Parts: sequence; C-alpha cells; structure tokens
Amino acid sequence: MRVVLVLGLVGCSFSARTNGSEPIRDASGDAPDALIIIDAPDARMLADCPTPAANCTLLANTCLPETSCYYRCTTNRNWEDARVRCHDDGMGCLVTLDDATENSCLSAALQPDTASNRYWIGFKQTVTTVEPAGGWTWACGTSTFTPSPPWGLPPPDNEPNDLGGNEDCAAVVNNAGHWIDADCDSTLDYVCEFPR
Ligand SMILES: [Ca+2]
Ligand SMILES: [Ca+2]
Ligand SMILES: [Ca+2]
Repeated sequence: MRVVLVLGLVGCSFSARTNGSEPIRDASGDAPDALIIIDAPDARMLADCPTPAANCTLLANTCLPETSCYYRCTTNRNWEDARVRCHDDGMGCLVTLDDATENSCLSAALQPDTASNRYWIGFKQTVTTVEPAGGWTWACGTSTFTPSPPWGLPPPDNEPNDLGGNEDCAAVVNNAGHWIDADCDSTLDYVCEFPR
C-alpha cells in the first residue's frame, strides 16, 4: 500500500512500517516497509500576520518573517500608551530585540520612514535604584541583548545616562540601531512585534 501524506510542519522525509498492529513478514522473515512519503515543503506554514491598526504599517517579509510580524506605528505616543496600543490593537507587544540581527534589520528597514528618527521598544527600567544601566526589563520576552558598546553609542554620547534623572524607557535612535534611555512621557513612533 502506498500512502502519501503531506504535512505542512515537518521538513523531512522518512519511511515506516505501517500495517496495523503487526508488521507483515515476507519469506525472509523481514517485515517489508510500507512507505510513507512526506513531501517536504520549503518553509513551514506561517500564520497570517494580524491586520495593522490604522496608524501602523506591517513590515511584510522585511525582517525575520518566519519568526515575527513587525509593525511600524507613526502616531506618536508615550511609552505606556504605545505598549497598550500594541496589545489592544492585536499586534502583540512593543518589540523585544533579541539579538543584533533583529536590531540591525529593523533599524535599517525603518530609517527612511520614521519621522522623528527614533522609536520606542519594549525595554523599560522597572527598578530605578540602579541608575542608569540597571533594572531594565522587557515588556514581553526575556532577551539579554543590548547593542555593543553599551547601548551602541560611544562616548561622549554615553547611553543610558538617565539625563535629568527621568529617563526610564528605551528607544532606538534610528541610524545604526543605537539605543537611548528617554523620558517615558516623550511621544515617539513605536514598533510592535507579533510572534508567529
Ligand atoms: Ca523579537
Ligand atoms: Ca533611568
Ligand atoms: Ca538618555
């Protein structure tokens, strides 16, 4: 019996003995293989990205399309409002930057379009007794990545610097994926990330 299965999630082929509870023995005593052929697709099936909110644009197939859907949102909001809008508009979370690849790709893709040349990410200082670099956590996820050198900007533009004692939210300065700490009440563009 030839059984052909097409699976969308498995990128491999294999054969197996399948004839019910016991293998059929041939004259040699060996059980012949009933071949299951699994056609291997080139890419796994991906869920559609949610429809962007009115002020947001989906970055379709731009950065890590098999991992996440990214949205550039251009209605300036403070950090907390941006965080809530990503969630309530069904676009996931303020982006979690997991590594240099993700950070660099997004900053390069967004540079021509981001009005203020910077955007909120999901990094916030939740413990402010360890200024300026301690106590930072992600709104979603557990990334330990920060750009190198620390936050990407060499001296004299050291960041984070808690300028004015009031900078507890992180934004990307959109030239080479450098980060800054900024006043959470500042109103900036923001980027949402929806895991696929
Ligand atoms: Ca991410
Ligand atoms: Ca701070
Ligand atoms: Ca700063």
